[in-house]
Amino acid sequence: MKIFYSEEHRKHFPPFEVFDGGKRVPYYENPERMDRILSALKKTDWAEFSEPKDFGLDPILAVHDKGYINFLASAWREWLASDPEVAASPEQNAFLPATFALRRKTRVPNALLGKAGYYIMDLSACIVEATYEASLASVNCALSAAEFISSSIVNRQSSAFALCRPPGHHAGRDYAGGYCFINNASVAANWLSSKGKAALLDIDYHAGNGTQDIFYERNDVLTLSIHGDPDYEYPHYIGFADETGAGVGLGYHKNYPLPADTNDTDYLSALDDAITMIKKFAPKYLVLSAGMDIFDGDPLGKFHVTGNGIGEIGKRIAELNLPAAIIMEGGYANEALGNNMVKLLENFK
Ligand code: SP5
Ligand code: ZN
Repeated sequence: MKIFYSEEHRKHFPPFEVFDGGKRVPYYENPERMDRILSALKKTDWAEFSEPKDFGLDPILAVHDKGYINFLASAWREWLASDPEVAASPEQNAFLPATFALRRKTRVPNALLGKAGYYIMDLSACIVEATYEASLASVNCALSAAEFISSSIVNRQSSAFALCRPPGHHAGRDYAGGYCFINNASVAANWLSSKGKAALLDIDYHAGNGTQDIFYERNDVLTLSIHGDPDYEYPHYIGFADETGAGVGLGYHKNYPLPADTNDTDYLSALDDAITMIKKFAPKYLVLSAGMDIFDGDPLGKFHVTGNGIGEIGKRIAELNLPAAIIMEGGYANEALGNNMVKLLENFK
């Protein structure tokens, strides 16, 4: 299986995030996650690594707001220039807003901190010097996987894995959140949709709010997300069962909010329903937002999906027999992350 990976992600490593209740904790979405997956993949005999190709900004701007992308590109430099204390020790700092544009229907402010509150959803999307560069390399991995599967008549295999870091599914058209800046899976699905209908299935433990927002009023990309019920879990305000799309997109989004303590059996029955929906939609391509935080014991999750459960999830999705671009999202139980990813992917090789 083709695996698209870039070392650029290492440069995005904020020294902290602000966690529940305002505590500063070490950044959960850390580079070690990639090391664990890489070393597990290198032990298999089917992983073929490639550098991503540079697709430029056009496919990103087809999904994201230009003002938002410009903000990401320059925020750190402007922050550094505005604060001598930060400039004296940049590696101990991360850029975050302290005010938020709550239920905004307002103009984009001029001030850097005003923009940050406007474009950032929470205190885990910390910006450091190379956040933008790492995000570009990450989305280029997703686009490279999309390109590969769309030329799979030429290529022998029909699936590819994008080892994306930072992840993407919490980022919307004009906002960052939940460790995500550019919505890798959405950019890939949108890129594929010009070649044929795409279904985007999100199995990360957290509701894919960014993806939901981006495709909510479209009927050419079916979006489905299986996750911890937002009634108790992040992102709290979106991902409920009654959100099913709007306008021509009505009926083309589905959420599966599941209770805390969901086990393999309960998870798989939600997955079976999602698979039935995908079959009915009859897409040409599948994009899979693959977060491994559904795993039992993930520090950010409350499900009890086992390693074997993850293998079975992969098997059932692979049986759809669609060209699949598999996009890395979350997963924070680092010791188990490599093994879990291999269990998922080996069904697609
Ligand atoms: C890509 C992705 O998985 N992003 C997730 C971002 C979640 N950030 C908020 C986490 C709040 C978790 N609270 C858990 C408390 C466990 N002690
Ligand atoms: Zn997650």
